[in-house]
Amino acid sequence: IELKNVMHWKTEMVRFMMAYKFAVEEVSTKISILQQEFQHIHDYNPIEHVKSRVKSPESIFKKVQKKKLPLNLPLIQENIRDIAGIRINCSFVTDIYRVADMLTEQKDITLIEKKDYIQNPKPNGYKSLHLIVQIPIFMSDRVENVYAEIQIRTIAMDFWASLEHKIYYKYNKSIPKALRDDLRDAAVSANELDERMERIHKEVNQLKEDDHLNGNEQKPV
Ligand code: 0O2
Repeated sequence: IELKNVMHWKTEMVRFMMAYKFAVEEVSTKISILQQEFQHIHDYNPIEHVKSRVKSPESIFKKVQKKKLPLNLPLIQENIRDIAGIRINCSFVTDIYRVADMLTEQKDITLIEKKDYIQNPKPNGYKSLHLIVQIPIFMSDRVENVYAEIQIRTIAMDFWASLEHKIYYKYNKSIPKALRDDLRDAAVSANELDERMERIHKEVNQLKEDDHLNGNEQKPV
């Protein structure tokens, strides 16, 4: 293999990974703007935490093998759409849809696919709203439309998913039935907690609104 070919391949690889880093940065900035502006206008923040990552080359390679793709960068770009990943944790289920709308209504974000595992949970109990979006990244000599996956879930859904993810890998992807049943029960409990918290949240806001009408000003929860 010629050195110049190796150097060219390395430059392309770094450029390939950079585009995803920029996509994560763009989406993260958008989320940060929403958080700050929403807080300012409504005196309330629907977003609790945001985590982001760019898939490692090793994980990309594993997915390439799983999907039986050839090692070709444009094909990988088109078929592996979660290399740039952003996870948003909200306090309440209604906030999930509110945040999803605020993001997808932005002109430069193209919604490619929406997977609503909240309306349609996975058989194991997994719940989350997944958005596959495309965002333009303006570089020195071109614009690249980069895919990113935005996962939006409540804190309770995230708690469940993190534990399930650990167990899934601990048992090398085949969880024993008793544990699977336990996890499904835990998912039901997480869902009940979400519903309960949202009910309390609404009640408190109603009380605040009544206070407001009576001229007794207090912050929303
Ligand atoms: P990681 O390590 O989190 O990145 P795809 O394989 O993405 O082309 P798929 O499987 O239809 O297609 O995508 P889906 O259903 O949108 O799931 C993608 C991601 O959602 C996963 O990424 C997980 O992060 C999360 N996820 C989906 N199902 C589950 C689940 O049952 N439990 C948990 N804990 N997380 C889930 P990766 O690449 O699998 O893993």
